Amino acid sequence: MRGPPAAFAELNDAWVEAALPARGLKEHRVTYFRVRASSTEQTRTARSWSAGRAVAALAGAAAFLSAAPAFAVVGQPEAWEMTLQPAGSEVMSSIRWFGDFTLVIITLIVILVAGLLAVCIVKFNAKANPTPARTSHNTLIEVIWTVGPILVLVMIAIPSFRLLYQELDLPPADLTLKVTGYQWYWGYEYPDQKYAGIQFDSYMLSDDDRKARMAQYKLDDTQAPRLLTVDNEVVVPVGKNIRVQVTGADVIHSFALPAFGVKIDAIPGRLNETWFKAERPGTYYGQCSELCGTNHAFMPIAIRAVPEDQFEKWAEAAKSDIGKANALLFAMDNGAGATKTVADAQ
Ligand SMILES: [Cu+2]
Repeated sequence: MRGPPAAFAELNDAWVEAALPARGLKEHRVTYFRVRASSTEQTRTARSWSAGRAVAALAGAAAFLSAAPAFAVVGQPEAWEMTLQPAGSEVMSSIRWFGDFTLVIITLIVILVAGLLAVCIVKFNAKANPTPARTSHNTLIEVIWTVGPILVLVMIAIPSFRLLYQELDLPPADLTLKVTGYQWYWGYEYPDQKYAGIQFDSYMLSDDDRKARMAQYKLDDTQAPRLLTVDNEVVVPVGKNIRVQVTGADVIHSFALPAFGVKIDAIPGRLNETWFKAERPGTYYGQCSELCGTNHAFMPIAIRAVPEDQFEKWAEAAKSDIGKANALLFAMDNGAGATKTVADAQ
């Protein structure tokens, strides 16, 4: 039973073996990106692939009826997810609402057009209707099919502009975070005077390092997701407005975090700005979303939202030693970052 996920993992392995040393990367970097799935993991994925396909249609219908599963891990992707990730910020709640709203409109339009088409096929085919009418104008119908679409577009435009405004109009910031995209990792700085000195790079954890962390802090797969867990997470206070300034150091990257509804290009020589407010504690994961070279897929983003007092303790320690700060945070938080809660912020 061989499905695409297993095949992909093999391809991935082959690529890691062949491509990285050929590109002259140092051995320790090579191990950094050695991201093998264990064979049991591969079998499990392969099995759920074919079983999953069978229920995919059913799940699609279910997703149609209820926008989100009853229980969801917030801030990271799940297997066979059919809709957007559950919201972790107000902006994402609005994005999800807008997506559902336009889905309703487009569904009604599809039903209407398909219905009209069916009527034409049944009632007006050459057999059922041998002598066609010669009508070429009908003012009422023409007005309806002009005004109707205009009204639909206005109905979509108003909430769409409101959403754009919400995304682009930065509220007064409680904390500023500067993000720099590198080939292939992220660099973070906290430029506020109060947090001067906090500056670190963030690399994806290799499978071995990830397993070690899971063992050390007794974490499960959702608390240290494969290909998303990093060595140094961004730590922010929960419920505060975070201004994010994004730039690139070499090529264009894109800072994207689905649960916050954030996706903004990291362009060399330019400072882009966006914002988010984490609504509840947890670790939220994202990825670079602009093809930026061979390891584009292996530069994840991890943002841990913690209560303010924990954040202040972390920040104080992070000014001098980021490793120590992380150990402190993990001790306070038991390393359990993932929020396993009902996704109630839809
Ligand atoms: Cu990138």
